[in-house]
Formats: sequence, C-alpha cells, structure tokens
Amino acid sequence: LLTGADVLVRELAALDVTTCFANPGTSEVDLVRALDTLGSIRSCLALHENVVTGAADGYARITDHPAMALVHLGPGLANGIANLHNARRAHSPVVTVVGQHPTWHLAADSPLSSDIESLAGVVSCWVGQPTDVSDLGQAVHDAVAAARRPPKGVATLIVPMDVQRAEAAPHRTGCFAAAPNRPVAAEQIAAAIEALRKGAATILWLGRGALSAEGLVTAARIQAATDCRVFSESFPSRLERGGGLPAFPSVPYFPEHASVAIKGASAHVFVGMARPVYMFGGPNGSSSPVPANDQVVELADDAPHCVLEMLASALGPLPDVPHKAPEVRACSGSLDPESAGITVARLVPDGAVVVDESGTSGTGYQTASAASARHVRLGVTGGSIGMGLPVAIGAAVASPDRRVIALEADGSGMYTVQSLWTMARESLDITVVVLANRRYAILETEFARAGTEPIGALASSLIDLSNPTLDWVRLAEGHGVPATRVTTVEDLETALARSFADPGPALVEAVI
Ligand SMILES: Cc1ncc(C[n+]2csc(CCOP(=O)(O)OP(=O)(O)O)c2C)c(N)n1
Ligand SMILES: [Mg+2]
Repeated sequence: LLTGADVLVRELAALDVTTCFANPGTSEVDLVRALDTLGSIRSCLALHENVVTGAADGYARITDHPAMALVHLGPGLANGIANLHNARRAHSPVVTVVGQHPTWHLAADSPLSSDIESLAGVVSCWVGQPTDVSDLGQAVHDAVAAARRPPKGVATLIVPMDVQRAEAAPHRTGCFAAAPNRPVAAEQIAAAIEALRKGAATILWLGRGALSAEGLVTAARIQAATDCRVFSESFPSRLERGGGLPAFPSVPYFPEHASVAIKGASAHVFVGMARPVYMFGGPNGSSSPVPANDQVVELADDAPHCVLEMLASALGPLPDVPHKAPEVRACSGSLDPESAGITVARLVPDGAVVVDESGTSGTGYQTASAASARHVRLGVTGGSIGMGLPVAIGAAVASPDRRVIALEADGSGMYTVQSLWTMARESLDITVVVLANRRYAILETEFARAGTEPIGALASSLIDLSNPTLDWVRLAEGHGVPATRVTTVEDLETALARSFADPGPALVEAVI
C-alpha cells in the first residue's frame, strides 16, 4: 500500500532533495515512517526548530539546492521562523514541510491548532496545503520548483495527517526545465558603462552571485579599467574569500560611517543587489546611504556574474589584475577580538567554510581573511541572531570533505546552543570558536550612540552575560562536543590546529 506520505518522500527524493533536518511530532509520524521506508533521504534530528531551519539554510547556501526542513504544526514552524527569515534574506532554497491536523479535525480547534498558513506566509515565497491526496505529488513538485525559482526562497508545504495516511496512486515525477535566465537589456549595459567611465565618481556594487570567485575577479578587472570604486553588499549570504581573490570593502554598518565611506560618489551601478539600506534607518529620515537623486543603474539579473562579464566585454579586452594580498599584522599574547579573528583567518584551512556570526568581534577575521587560504564565508543575512551554529550544521552536512568553522559571538551562540548536540551526533567536522566577551557588546555601543551613557544598573544588567558566567566548555561537553578554553593567541592556535586535525566537532571558547 502506498500512502500520501510515501508519495511526498519519493517525490522529494526524485527531485534530488536528499537531506532532511527534522524535529517531528505526532502529526509528522507518517512522514517519518515514509522517510524510514524509503531510506535514501539522510535525516538529522535537531533539538529545536530554529536549528532545523538554520541547518536547511546552511545546506542551501553550499549546494544551491533545497533540503527538507520538517517541523511540527504551527508552534514548530513558529520556533523555526527566525532562521527561515534569514534564509529568505539569503535567497536560500528551502522546502519546509509542516504536519497538520487531519482536515476533518481542524474545525474543532484542538489545542495545537493555529493559523499555519499565516505563519508560513511571513517567510515563504510559496505556501501550499493539499487537502486531497491526489494533489500531493504535484504540490511537492510545485514546492521544490518554487524554492528553486530565482531569486529562490522558502517554500512551505503543509500536509494534513489524513492526506499523509490516505492510500495514494504513484505520482509520475517530472523533471525541472532549467529556469530561463532573465537577461539585462543592452541599453542597461550601455548606461552602466557610461556611468563606470566616470571613474571614482561611480560605485560598482556587488551582491549575491557577483561575489563568486569569477565575479570578484571580473569586478577587479572592471575597476582597473575604469577606476570606479567597488563595494560588496553588507550582508552577503555567501562570499568567496582568500586564496588571492580580490577583496572589496562593504559599507560600514553605522550610518555616520557609511555616508562618509561613499562620499564623492554620484553614480551607482548595482549588480546582484539593490540600493543598500541601513539596518535601523539613518539621519534625517534616510533609509540608504545612496542619496535619492544620485544616478542609479540596477542590473537585475538571475546570473550576476554573467552581468559582470557583459560589462567587462563591453569595456574591451581587459587584462587580469595581479592580486596584492594585504599585510596581516602579527599578534601574540592575550586574546582580544581583533587578534582572535586574525588568528582564525591565518589558520583557515584551504577549502574551508567559515560561518561568521562574530558580532562586534568580527573585524579581525573580516579584514585578515582577504589574505587567508581560499574559503567560503557564510554570514548573517537577516539580522536575526542564532543562525551561526545551525548554518554550520547545514554547511557541514552539505560538504563532508570540508572543515567548517563557526565564528560565533557568545550571545548569538546561546540562541541555538542545542546545535552542538546535532554536530556531535552526526560527527560533523565543525570547529566552533566562541568569542566570549560575556556581554551583548553591540548594545553597549548602541546605548553610547543613543547618548544614554553612562547606562543605569538595570540597562547594564540587560546586556551583561556574566553572573553567572556561561561555561562554554561544560555546555559543549554536555552536548557531546569536546571543548577547551583559551585566553592567548598561542593557545588558540594550538586548539585550532588540533581541531582541524581531528575528525568531528570541537569547540574553543576564546575569552576576549
Ligand atoms: C532574534 C534576535 N533577537 C535579538 C536581537 C537583538 N540583538 C542584536 S545583537 C544582540 C546581542 C549580540 O550579542 P553577541 O552575540 O554576544 O555579540 P556581541 O555584540 O557581544 O559582539 C542582540 C540581542 C536580534 N538581532 N535577533
Ligand atoms: Mg557577546
């Protein structure tokens, strides 16, 4: 007997969805049984739904293909929404599957009932809830297609228990036609070239696929030919880094620094991104450092690195640009945020993935990584903290041959600390470096910017993570991850080297 649940799982597998991150409940029991029966979808348990969804995001950022995120009813989905929000901002393809009460039971408004479609709508590019088993196979197909369709996103499939359990006919799986690329018009390219020829008065902005290795190299050639300035988007989901690749600055986080950084520009060419916007708004009601009356050319395209190639060819044959790796300052002795990041950047293994949720302690790594071995950096996209450890899980599952380093601010790490258990259980090659400043340091800075210094005892207690001090070594060990605490550059080097040499996860608490 074939059931709806079997059809769902078979259809996903046929569409090359080979990984599931799950936190199931009663309404997902049939789906779990179907996963068990089919056996070809690797399924990993996570102990909170925000770990499930963040892991699916990390998986997508590496493979550009969806994993299945299996969660329980409305409350399970609600727990996972913060990291689905980040996944949406990252344009990560994710297929979220939510079990639902039987269709005939919904009107009774049982204790776990809620408006799942509304919850899903906040983060999803597609939401479907088939109520007849004969529609289920097509719905699975539509969900995967929606998640993969540029600009890519989260598709949420809600599956009632009676639909999961109903007898089903085998669904005929269809393959995807390659998504047609929507190319930019020739006039747009011409307008961009005219702007770029203004040299330093023009900024070339790079986002998404323009930050691939090819994109960065091509952008450097365009810059050398035109003397334009180049900035990368502030919160890239994925950035190729090190190994001799050109590195471009992003606009500083705080508005007062951002507008200074782009001063003198009057024209902007956007590839793979739209106009940058401030996280919390800027001075005089401004939302962007780019003034409203500046000249703007937006080259929206599904393949940003191809747009850069078009610009480069329109400028004529351009020579390669020899890369000058920046000098990285030597550091030793007691750790501070800067030296911790520089040390990680110096030791990053070739081909590694660095998940960067370093908070205020990130500039050392972010600057020095331009001189690192070639690696990929996955960052915070939607500003919702607690993504780092889950994204590291997804990245490690997606690339078992690479070392994943999670550079993790301590406050952010605590949002999804259960991730450590999944890392241990799945023996993932993840090195977690906790940057333990034992406070929400960014909020201290924000109080100062708001002119409310010195802050009162209550405000102070709301941004302080001591009393009691979090013991990351014991937290990690309690989740099955070996851990060590370091306070000097030398000990951090030793701990990193040991972790890179040993298979499986490890945690280093770097007290800064
Ligand atoms: C889900 C979510 N909750 C709360 C916040 C607000 N917030 C932003 S940064 C921050 C503290 C970050 O502290 P930590 O991760 O230790 O980094 P640090 O500032 O110390 O470098 C908080 C609470 C947020 N961005 N996202
Ligand atoms: Mg902190």
